[in-house]
Amino acid sequence: MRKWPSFVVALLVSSITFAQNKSASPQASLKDAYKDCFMVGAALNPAQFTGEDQAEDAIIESQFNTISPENVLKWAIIHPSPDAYNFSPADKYVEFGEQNHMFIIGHNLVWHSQVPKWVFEDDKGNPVSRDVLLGRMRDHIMNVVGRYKGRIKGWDVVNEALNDDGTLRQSQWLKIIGDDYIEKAFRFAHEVDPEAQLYYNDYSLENEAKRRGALELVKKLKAKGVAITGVGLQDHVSLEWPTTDQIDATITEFGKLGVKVMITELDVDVLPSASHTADVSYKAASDPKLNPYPNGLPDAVQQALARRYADLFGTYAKHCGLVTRVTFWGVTDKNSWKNNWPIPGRTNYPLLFDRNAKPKPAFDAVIQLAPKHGS
Ligand code: 9MR
Repeated sequence: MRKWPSFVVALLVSSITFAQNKSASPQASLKDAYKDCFMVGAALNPAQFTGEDQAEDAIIESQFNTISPENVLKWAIIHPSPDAYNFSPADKYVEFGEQNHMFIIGHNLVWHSQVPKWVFEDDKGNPVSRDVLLGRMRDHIMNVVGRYKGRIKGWDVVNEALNDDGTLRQSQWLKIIGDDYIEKAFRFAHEVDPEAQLYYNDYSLENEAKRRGALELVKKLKAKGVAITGVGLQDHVSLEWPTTDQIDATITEFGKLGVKVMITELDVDVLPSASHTADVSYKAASDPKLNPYPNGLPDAVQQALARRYADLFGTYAKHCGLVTRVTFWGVTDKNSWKNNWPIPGRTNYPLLFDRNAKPKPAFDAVIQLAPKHGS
């Protein structure tokens, strides 16, 4: 592991105050600040990659060198019925990334969520056989990965296959195909684009039991010669969970298996009662007490968010080279999924740019913590 003396010093003083008026240079950019360490990116929605949202586009173009699609490559959107592919939004996403010379990520190929029912059923509504489902999975991967071959450079091949206790989630994929569905998905993706990086992506991998399950999964895949490049830690985190020690240990342990680690969906929830999960099916009831900052974030919380982001980037930067990418799940607080999950209609503040597309103290904290080039 490389040593960064200036960064170590910065870590020691990570409890300093990131005052609102002590801004980083207006030219400061995340992608340049961390260029010796890892790529920095964001998940995009159509308003951004079609040019409708110019304020956000200015941020994306100046700050990021990699992009992920928040939704347009999910099965339900790109392949809504057996013979119909809806490639147009994904085509625009990929074109936007190419125009801006970005490392383009595909998210995702095989997931339990956002998959239409027809995928798992025959025309009478009965479950299909293992062979039929494997055939559908293969066709989907051939068509989607094949269309963007050489352009989308890294794929979340399998997303969220594990339960919190580290066992395999009882998804339709598992029930119908069996536990080799994960291996098959990677093999199909590798067959169609042997140059593409292929990832397993999940949330809460910092928790011991789930992490053990993921480590076992990666070990098994590697033992079978499956081309897995990396593991995505989603990192939908809160101000307290997980600890930086948990994150540090998780990155180290995956690194020991010879896979790269990416932080793929980073955001920090500052609201109360957020669950330590990113399971899209989890929902909680609306309650004004659980939406305490509808008109702005109090300074103390703003400072806590800045410190948390500094601690997170300090931990990621300890693993320069092993961690190859850090991607935020969104660009500004305005459009973050965290405003509507797990409770709809709250005002959350999870990202580095505020609702007016202005950098927050957390942005300055992350820039100030970056390893100095050449040190
Ligand atoms: O941010 C995404 C949101 O807009 C979608 O409604 C939701 C369901 O498709 O998915 C969200 O993104 C999820 C990602 O694809 C996988 N990890 C958890 C993310 C947040 O739920």
